Amino acid sequence: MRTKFLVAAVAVALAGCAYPTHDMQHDGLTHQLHHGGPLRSAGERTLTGFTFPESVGCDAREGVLYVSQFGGTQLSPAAKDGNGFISKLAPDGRVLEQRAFNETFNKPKGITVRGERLWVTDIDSVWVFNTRTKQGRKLPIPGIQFANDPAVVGSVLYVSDNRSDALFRIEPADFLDAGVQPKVSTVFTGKGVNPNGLWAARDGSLIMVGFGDQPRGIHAMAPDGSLRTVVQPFGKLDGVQQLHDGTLLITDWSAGHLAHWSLSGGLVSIAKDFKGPADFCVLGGTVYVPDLVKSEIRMVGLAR
Ligand SMILES: [Ca+2]
Repeated sequence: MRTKFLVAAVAVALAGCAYPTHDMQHDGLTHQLHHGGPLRSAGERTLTGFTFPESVGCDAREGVLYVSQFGGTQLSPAAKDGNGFISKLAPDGRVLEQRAFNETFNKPKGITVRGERLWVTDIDSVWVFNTRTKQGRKLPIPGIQFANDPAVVGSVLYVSDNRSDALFRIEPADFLDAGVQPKVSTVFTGKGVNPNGLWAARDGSLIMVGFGDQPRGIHAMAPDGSLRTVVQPFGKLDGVQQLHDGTLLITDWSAGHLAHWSLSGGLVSIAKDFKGPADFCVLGGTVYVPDLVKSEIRMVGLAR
C-alpha cells in the first residue's frame, strides 16, 4: 500500500481556531504549534558507514543531504584534532562526495542550508560555504565554547552554545565575501536554556531546544528578543524542526527517540532506540536522524 507522506502537503490553517487555556501568549507561533494531528513512522532504514555524525543538513533546492562527522576513533566532541569532515549524500543514502569541502574541520556539528549557502559550526567557529563553488570562510566566535547549531532568521545568523548556556548573533549571516566584516555579539547567557538545536520559525521567532546536565525544555525567542518557555524541561534535547503544519519534531537523548510535539497532542514518540539522536532534517517526508553514538543515520518516513 502506498503511504502518503503528509509533511509537505499539510496546509497551515491559521484562521478561526479555538485556543486551549495555557500560559503562552496568543501569537502566531502558538497558532502554529496548536495545529496538526499525531505523526507516526511509515517505515525506517538504517544507513551505516559514518564516523560520529552530528548533523544532517537538508538542501531541499538541490535534493541532497550534508552530514557533519567527527571522524577519529573516539567520541570526543570538543577535540581540535582536524579529523572532522562533511559528506554529501543522495536522499537514498548514497554517498555522493565523502568530503564535500576541501577544508580542515575539527568536530563539525550543526548544519543549516539556505539557497547556495551552507553554515556549519565547529567548536569555536562557524563556517559559511557556497555549495556550488565550495568556497568557504571560517569565522571565529569570541567567547563561544561549544558552538552547536546555526540558524538564519532574516539576515541574522544565530549560533547556540549548550555547554556555556549562551546564544550568539552574527550579522550579516552571509559573510562569505572576504570584504564583509560581520558583527558578532552575545544574545544571552545563563538563562537555563542550554540551547542546542535551533530553528527559525515562520513567524520570525527562534525556537531553541536545550541539552544540559539537568533536563531542559523547548524555548522561543520572539522577534523583539523576549524569551519564553514553550515546554518545561523534560530531556536532553538536540535537534528541532518545525513542520509545515507548524508542529515540532525533536530528538531527545534521555528517551533515545525522535518525537513529535504539538500543543494539542503533546509529545509522541516516532522512532526509538537511538543512543545519540542528534541534529536531523526533513526532506521529502523522510526524517534523517544521525545517531552520533552509534555512527548511523536512521531514515524515518513520516505518515499520519
Ligand atoms: Ca546539535
